[in-house]
Amino acid sequence: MKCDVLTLFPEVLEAYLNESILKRACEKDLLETRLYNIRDFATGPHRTVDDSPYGGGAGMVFKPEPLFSALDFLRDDGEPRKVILLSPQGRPFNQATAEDYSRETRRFVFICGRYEGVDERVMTLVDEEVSIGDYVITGGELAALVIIDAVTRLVPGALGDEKSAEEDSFSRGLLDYPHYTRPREFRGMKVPEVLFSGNHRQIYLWRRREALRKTVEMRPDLIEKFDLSDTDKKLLKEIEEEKV
Ligand code: 9D3
Repeated sequence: MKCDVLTLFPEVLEAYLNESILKRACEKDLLETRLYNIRDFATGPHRTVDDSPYGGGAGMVFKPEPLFSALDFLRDDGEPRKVILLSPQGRPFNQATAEDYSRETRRFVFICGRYEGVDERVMTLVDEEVSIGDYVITGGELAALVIIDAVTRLVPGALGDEKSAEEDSFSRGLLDYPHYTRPREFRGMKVPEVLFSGNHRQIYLWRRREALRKTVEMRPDLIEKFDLSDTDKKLLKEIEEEKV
C-alpha cells in the first residue's frame, strides 16, 4: 500500500507509523506513507486553512484552496491516485473495504478533515468518502491510521507470520476463542484441562464452542449472518443446555 496523507497534524500519524508492524512494513517496502501538512499549501500571511460557513452557523469549514493546491502538487508526478476523504458522513469502513483497498494498485491520498467539515467543492477531488464508525472523533487522523493499519495487515509479508492473517480471515464471522499461556495456575485460576490433552480434535471443539459462546454473548448479529456447520449447531445446543 502506498499513500499520501494530508493532515494538519502529521506528527500524530508519524508516531504510530514508526512502531511495530507498520514500521516493519515500511522497512520492507510493503507500505509507503508520505505525510503532508495541509498548512504548507495555504497562502497568505496567516496560512489560513479554515473559515466561517456561508449561511451562518457554529464552527469552521476547511477552505478549498489549500486542498486543491495539495492535490495539484501530488498529481504532478503523474501517478494514478485514489482520493479518500475521511469524514463522519462517509461509507463505513469494514474488513471488506480493507480487502478491496489491499488489492488497489493506485496510490491512496487520505484527506484528514478537522473542524465541522470541508468546503463541498473539495468533493470534486474525492473518489470515496469514508467513516470508521458511528461515533464522533475530533478529526480524520485516527481514521487514516485505522485504515492504513487494517489494510497493511492484509498485504502479503507484512505480518511476518503469514498464518496470523489467514487466521484473522479463517474464523472471520465469529469472535476469537479465549487464549491462555503460562503459568498453568495463576491466583487459583486454572487453564482448561483440554488444552494440555494433545487431542487436537478436542482442542478444536473446545475453541470452537468458546468462540460461538463469545459471539452469541457479544455479537448476536454476527451469529445471525454466519453460515453454521452441523458441528457449530451441535456446539450451540450444548451451550444452550448448560444454561438450564
Ligand atoms: C455537527 C456534526 N458533526 C458531524 C457528526 C460535526 C463533526 C464532528 C467531528 C465534523 C467532523 C468531525 C471530525 N471527525 C472526522 O473527521 C472523522 C470521523 C468521525 O468523527 N467518526 C468516524 N469516522 C470519522 S472519519 C473522520
